Amino acid sequence: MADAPAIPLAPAPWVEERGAKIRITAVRTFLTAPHGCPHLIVRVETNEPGLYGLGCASDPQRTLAVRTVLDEYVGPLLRGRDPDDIEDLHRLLLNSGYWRGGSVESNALGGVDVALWDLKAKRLGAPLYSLFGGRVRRAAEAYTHVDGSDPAEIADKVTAARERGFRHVRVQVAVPGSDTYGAARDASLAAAVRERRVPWDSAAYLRTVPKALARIRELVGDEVELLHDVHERLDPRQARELLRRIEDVGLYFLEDLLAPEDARHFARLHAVSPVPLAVGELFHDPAQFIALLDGPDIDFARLRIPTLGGLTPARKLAVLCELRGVRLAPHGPADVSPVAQAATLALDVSSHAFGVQEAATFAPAVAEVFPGTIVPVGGALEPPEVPGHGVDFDESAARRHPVPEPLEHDRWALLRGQDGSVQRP
Ligand code: GCO
Ligand code: MG
Repeated sequence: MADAPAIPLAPAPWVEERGAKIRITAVRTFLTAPHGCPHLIVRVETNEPGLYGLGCASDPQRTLAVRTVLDEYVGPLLRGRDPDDIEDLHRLLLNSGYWRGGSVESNALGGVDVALWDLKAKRLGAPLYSLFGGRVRRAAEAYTHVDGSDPAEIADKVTAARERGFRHVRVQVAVPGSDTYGAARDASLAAAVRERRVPWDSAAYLRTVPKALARIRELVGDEVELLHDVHERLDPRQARELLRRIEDVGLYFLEDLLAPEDARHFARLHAVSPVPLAVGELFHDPAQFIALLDGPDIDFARLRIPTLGGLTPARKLAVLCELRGVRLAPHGPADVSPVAQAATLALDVSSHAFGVQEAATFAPAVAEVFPGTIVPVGGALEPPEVPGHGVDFDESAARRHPVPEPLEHDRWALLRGQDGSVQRP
């Protein structure tokens, strides 16, 4: 439906006076899964031959809903408009939904917003980061993921990551007899965990992970930064206990110690523990960060560019973080496409608030679908000196990687705790 007839435009008064002839002719959406998880790519096309912008609206849990918002609402609203006034268009799109916000709407807006920034930079013949004030660093320090069940095995993987140049490594530890985020013990349990036949066991997590992290630190030494993702699976009491037990591990940050619904507890936890806290990948509105920045009650903002609504809101959040002394640690596993990763890097290298960037290890097929995919070199990600964000999209290659059935990816809904109640994922 990307070519649906445009609705009356009622453009901003200055647009006609400006006399510019460029117009958005289509907003096209594409589904592809070269890494296995669904990516939703947005291409904003214009009446200037060969001039288009690319964005990413990937929400692996609600892919088709986001595509519908783009195809049925956002696309027809943008057709015929001048792409230049990104702030104006972002606010117009946000208000057009009236009951604005939510992750589906934000991912849709995030997709077109990044595409409009890419388009503007291409028209100016400038790298995207130069529109944000230029570089303050050459590249974004990155962290990679390792996991396992035995601390010695995990320590070896940390060492291997260091040999690949990473100075920051996220470690996830499989918990015996429990579903575990980011790690599975072995093939049989991995299958059981994938089918969510194994409940989550907070007590087992608290018995296992602090000791494992301490042992990993002993084995790898102090010269590598270790991170860990709790993935919102503890309640505030358990979170307090975890902080007490891992205080001496010297983590670079502990991620998603609490679910967004318990965010009011961060102030007290942050006050009583030296463990740096990172949160935010689940936030779809910058306002969700605001309360946490007032304290500040966190040390790192884990913003996810598509889910936050794009670079327009993300840039504002980055300035707030800079002024509050909170670092950026943008979300970037494989369910964030190389297009969104490149857009995020434009912010990373141009913001003084930047701390560390999550780096996906993409399957080889990803680079075919996304020419220009940026890969870590020496443990860092460096955006290219080319117009725009630098990543393109190959439609025919994309068609070779159809997306999985809607509920196949990340079956978070099937996770339950020891007592059988639904567990936050
Ligand atoms: C991370 C995240 C992811 C999420 C995934 C959900 O820190 O990278 O927790 O692994 O689980 O993005 O779709
Ligand atoms: Mg996470």
